[in-house]
Amino acid sequence: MDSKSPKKILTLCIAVDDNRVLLGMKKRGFGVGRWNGFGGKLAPGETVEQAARREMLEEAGVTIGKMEKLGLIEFEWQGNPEIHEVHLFKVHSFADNPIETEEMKPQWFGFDEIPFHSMWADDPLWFPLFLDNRTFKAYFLFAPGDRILDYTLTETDTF
Ligand code: 6U4
Repeated sequence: MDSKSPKKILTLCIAVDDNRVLLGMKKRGFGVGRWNGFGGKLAPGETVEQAARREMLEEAGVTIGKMEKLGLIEFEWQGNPEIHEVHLFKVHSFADNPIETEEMKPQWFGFDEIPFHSMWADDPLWFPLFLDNRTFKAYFLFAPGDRILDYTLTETDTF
């Protein structure tokens, strides 16, 4: 990893409710056709938390109440200098029922029926930590075609 790599900061919010997680089928853009959390790039002047709340409202019609940051994940794609720094939040409380939007089709999944075969390849590696409320930092290097070439995943107390 080059310390001068351009970095894009993004948010990723996954709501939990009893033994279920809320995912969305991405209908357009980056990651289309996969189940994912809700989130996106920071708008100018926004904090990470503000962006997380805005994206969840825009993409699922959900107003976040309590949330906590559980992960900081860096993604790199082979041959591309850009790094995506994704801030992962667990959403514990929210108002409104999720609704389908132009970008996402929301659906609840039981902890034992998470559709990993239709998710980003890194998700199965960190999801157990996420479900267990453990905080972690991770780095994934992808080859074209969504294959993980290299990764690190470490539990941490600080971000
Ligand atoms: P626009 O097109 O401006 O609305 P925006 O919603 O700002 O885009 P988008 O849709 O590109 O951003 O966000 C991508 C989302 O996918 C973010 O929530 C982060 C998440 N994400 C990106 N790479 C991921 C990966 N490898 N694994 C994962 N989530 C990833 O689990």
